[in-house]
Amino acid sequence: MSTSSETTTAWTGRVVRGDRGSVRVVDGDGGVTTARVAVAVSDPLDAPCVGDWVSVVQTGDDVAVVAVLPRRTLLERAEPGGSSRHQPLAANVDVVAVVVGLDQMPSLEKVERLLVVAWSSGAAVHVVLTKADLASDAADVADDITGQLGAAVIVCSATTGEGIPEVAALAADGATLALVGSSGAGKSSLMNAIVGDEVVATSAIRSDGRGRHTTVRRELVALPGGGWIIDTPGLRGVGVTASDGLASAFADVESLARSCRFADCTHEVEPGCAVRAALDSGSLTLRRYESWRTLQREALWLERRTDSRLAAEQNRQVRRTTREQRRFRRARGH
Ligand SMILES: Nc1nc2c(ncn2[C@@H]2O[C@H](COP(=O)(O)OP(=O)(O)OP(=O)(O)O)[C@@H](O)[C@H]2O)c(=O)[nH]1
Ligand SMILES: [Mg+2]
Ligand SMILES: [Zn+2]
Repeated sequence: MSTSSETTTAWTGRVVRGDRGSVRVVDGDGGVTTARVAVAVSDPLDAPCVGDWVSVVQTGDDVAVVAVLPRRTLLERAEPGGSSRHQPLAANVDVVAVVVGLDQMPSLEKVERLLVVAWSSGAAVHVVLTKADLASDAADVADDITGQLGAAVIVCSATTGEGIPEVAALAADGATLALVGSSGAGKSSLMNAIVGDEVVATSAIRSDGRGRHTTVRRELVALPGGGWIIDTPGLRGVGVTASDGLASAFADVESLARSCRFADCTHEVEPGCAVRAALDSGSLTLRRYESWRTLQREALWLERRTDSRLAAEQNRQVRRTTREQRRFRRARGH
C-alpha cells in the first residue's frame, strides 16, 4: 500500500465502542483511538459496529475508518417498537452467551426468544445461568433449558466464582464472546469476574425486581489471554429477525411441520397434521407449541412490514388463525 505523505499511516483495528459518527478502535498494541467514520453506508446494518475489524487511515490528527472488513457473524435484532429495520448489536462474535439470572424464576419463553436472536447470528450459543449463589434449584433449571430448549448450559456465580472458568473458556483461543440478556441479569458482573477487574459498571436491581439498565452501550474488552468479550445493555422487546433462527430454536417442531399432510397446514384443524399428533401423544408440550406459534407470528409480522404484497394475505391468515385457535382451545378445555 502506498502512502502519499510521511505522516499518513494505514492500519487494521477492531471497534471496541460505537458512538454516533465515530468509533473507538483498538490497535495491535492495545492502544485505543477515536476515529471518525468515513465509510459511505446505505444500510445501517453496514455501519461499523462493536466487534468489526476496520481499516483505519491516520493523517496527522485525523483518524478515519475507511472500510469495514467482511464480517464472519453478525448479532442483530429487529428494532423494537414496530419498525422492521434491523439493528446491529455486535460483529464477528464466535459465541453468544444468553445470560439469565437465577435470582428470579427464569421464563423459558424469554430465554427462547433470546436464543432465537443468538442462533440467528451464526455464532455458537450457550445459556449461562448466573447468580447460582442465590438459587438452590440451579441444576433443575439447567435441565429444563437443556431438555426443553436444546441449549447448552453453564451454571455460574460472579459472587462466588463458581463456573467462571467455564464461561471464560468460551473466549479461549482468541474467540469473541458476547453477553446478551435482560437488564439486571448479571452480564456486567460476569464480564468483571472473567476479566478479574472492575472494567464495567454494575448496579443493584430495583426493588420491583426490574433492571435499571446500568449498561447503556455495547463495549468490547480484549482479554489478556487473547480472547475478546462484549458486554451489551439489557435487551427489552427482543424482536425475531430471521426465520433460520426460528428454525434452529424449534428444529423439532419445524421438522414435524414438514411432515404434515398439507404443505400449507396451519397445525390447528387439518387432518394428517403431524404437529397436532405430537401434541396429542404428549411428545410435544402445549407450552412449546404455543411459543413456536407466538414466535412464528412475530416473524411473519415483521416480514409483512417489509412486503406489502403479503399484507392482505396475512391479514386474512391472522384472522383465521385467531378464530381457529379459539376453537382449538375450547376443544382442549382451555
Ligand atoms: N448474588 C449475586 N448477585 C449478582 C451476581 N451477578 C450479579 N449480581 C448482582 O445483580 C445486579 C445486576 O448485575 P449487573 O451485572 O449490573 O447486570 P447487567 O446484566 O449488566 O444489567 P444491565 O447493565 O442493566 O443490562 C447487581 O446488583 C449485581 O451485584 C451473582 O453472581 N450473585
Ligand atoms: Mg450491565
Ligand atoms: Zn400441521
